[in-house]
Amino acid sequence: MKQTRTLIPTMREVPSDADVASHQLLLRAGFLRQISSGVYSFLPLAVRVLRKIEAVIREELNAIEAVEVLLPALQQAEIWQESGRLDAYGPELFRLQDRHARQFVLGPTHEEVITTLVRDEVKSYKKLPLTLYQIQTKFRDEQRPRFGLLRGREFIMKDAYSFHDSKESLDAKYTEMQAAYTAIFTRLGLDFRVVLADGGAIGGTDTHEFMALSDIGEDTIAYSNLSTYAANIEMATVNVTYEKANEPLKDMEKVATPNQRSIEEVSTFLNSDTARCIKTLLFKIDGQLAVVLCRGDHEINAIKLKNAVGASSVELADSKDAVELFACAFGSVGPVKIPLGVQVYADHAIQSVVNGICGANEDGYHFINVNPERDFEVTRYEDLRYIQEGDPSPDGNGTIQFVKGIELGHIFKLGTTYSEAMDASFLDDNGKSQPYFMGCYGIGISRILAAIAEQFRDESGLKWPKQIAPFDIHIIAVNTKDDQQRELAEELYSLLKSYRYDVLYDDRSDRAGVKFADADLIGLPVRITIGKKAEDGIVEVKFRQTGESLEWQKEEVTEKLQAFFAMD
Ligand code: 9G3
Repeated sequence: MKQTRTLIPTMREVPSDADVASHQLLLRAGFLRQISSGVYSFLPLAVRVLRKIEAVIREELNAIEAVEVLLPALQQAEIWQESGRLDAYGPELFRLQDRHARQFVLGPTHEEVITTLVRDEVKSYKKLPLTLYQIQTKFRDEQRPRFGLLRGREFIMKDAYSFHDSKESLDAKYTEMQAAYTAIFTRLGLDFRVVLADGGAIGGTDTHEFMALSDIGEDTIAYSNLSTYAANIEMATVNVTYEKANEPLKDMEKVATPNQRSIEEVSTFLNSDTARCIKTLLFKIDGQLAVVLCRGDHEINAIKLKNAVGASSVELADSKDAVELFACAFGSVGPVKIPLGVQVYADHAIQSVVNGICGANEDGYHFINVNPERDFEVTRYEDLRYIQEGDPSPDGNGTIQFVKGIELGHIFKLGTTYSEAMDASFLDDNGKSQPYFMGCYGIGISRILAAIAEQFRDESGLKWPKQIAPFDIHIIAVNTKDDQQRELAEELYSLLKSYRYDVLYDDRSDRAGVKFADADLIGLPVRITIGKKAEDGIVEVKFRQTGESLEWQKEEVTEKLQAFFAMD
C-alpha cells in the first residue's frame, strides 16, 4: 500500500479529550476518529488489525467445531419481552421504533436472537451439541463512555452460544472454549490472566473472565503470589480462620461519642482500633430492609451478599430508611436491640470480635464491650467482605495481591436459564421435551485493539506485535527526489509484496523527520529506510519492538526478513 493512496491522518498534537495513552496514540497514529461520545470510525490501519485479530479468533473457534453465523443487530422487542429482559435493562438498552411504530432494540448481546433461532431449527438431541458464533457490532448506551474503545457505545464483539442436551456436554464445551480463549489471547501476544468471575445479571454458575493486565483496567484481580489462584475481586472468596481474642467479656456500656461518625473517628475517640469496631450497614434486599455487619477494617461486597442470600436485587438503603427504622443517622446504627423481624447478616470476621464497639442506635452514642450472640443476634454468618491484599489465598497457597485488568473475554455456563425462560427445548432420546443446556462466550474485539495498544507502546508511539500488525513492513525513502533512493525503494516494495508481505510504502514527499516520526507512531514491526547508502545497495532496517537498527545489503533483505518473521 502506498501512503499517498490510503488514509492515515497522523497528528502531532495530543488530542486533549483522549483520557488514556492507548486512545491518544490510536488517534494520533490515524487508526481511529471519534464521531460522537463512545462511537468511533475505524480507519484503514485499524481495520487491518481488527481483521487479523478476527482471523486468530476464527481459527481457534473453528478448531473446536464452532460454526459462524451473522445475527441481526435490529431485534424485535417481543423476544426481549419473552426472556423477561426488556424491562430488566434500563437506559443502557437502545430502543427504537420502525415506521409502523413497532418496538425494536439495537442488540447489546444476542441470547434472545440465537435462542429463538435454535428453538425453531434444532429440535432433536441428535443435532446437539451445537456451538454458533458471530462477529457483530453491539450497542450499549453506556452512562459514561470512556477510555476510547475500552468502553464505547457501539463496539465489535465475538459472541458464541453453545447448546447441549446435558450438563456434562456443556461442561466439556466450556472447558474447550476456555482453552481456545487461552490460545487466542496467547497468540495475540497479550499479557493476560484467566480469573474466576461473577456471572452478573446474566446469572449462570461458573464464569471466567480473561483479563489483560493494565494500570487503566477497571477491574481489580485478586491473585495469589504463590499459586495460579486469580479471581475478580467481585467474587474472590475469603478463606480466613479468625482467632477470637482471649480477653474476658466485659459488661456492655453506652458511651457518649459526640460528633464522632466514621469508624475511624469513633475508634480513635475511644482509643481503640477499627478491627474492634462493628460496621453496620443497611441494605434493601429484594426491597426488604436488612442489617449487614462487617468488621470496621473490612468492606461489604454487595455482590457476595446478593449471591449469599440468593436475592435478585440488593442495594444500600438510604438514610431516610435508617431514620425511619432506627430513629438515628447512618453513623449511629448498630445491631444491638434492633426492631423485630429485621434480618442480620454478618461477615464471618464478626465472630472474632470480643468487647467490640458499635452504634447505639442513638445519635452521639456508641456501645462498647459488645459481644456477638450475648448482646445481639445474627441471622446468618456468610463470606460477605471484599478480599484484601495480604489476605491468605483462598486455595491456602500464598497471599493475595491486587492488579488491575481490562476484561477482554467472559465465558458463562447459563444452564437452562434462557431455554426455560424462552421455552426452547429439544426431544431427548426418549422423545421427552427437555430445555437445552446453554453456554455463552464473549470476546471484545475492538477492546482487544485498545488493550494491545495499551500494552504495546512507548513514548514515540505504538508497537504492534508482528502477528497482528496492520502491515509487516514500513518502507521509507528518505529523499523521494533522489532517483536512486526512490528506485531502490520501489524495487524493494514490489519484491517484498511478491514475497507476500503486507508492505506500507511511505512515498510521500514530506521531510524524512516527519516520515520517521509517523513510522514510530504507527508502529509497524520492521522499518526499512532507503537513504544515501542506496548507491551501495545498502538499506537501514529498524525493529520497532526493540529499537534495534541494522544495515543490510539489499540482496539479503528477503532472507533476513524471513528469519525475523519466522521467530515466534
Ligand atoms: C443488555 C444490556 C447490556 C448488557 C446485557 C444486556 C451485558 C447483557 C451480559 C452479556 C452476557 C454474554 C453473550 C456474549 C458474552 C457475554 N450487558 N450483558 O446481557 F440488554 Cl443493555 O452480554 N452475552
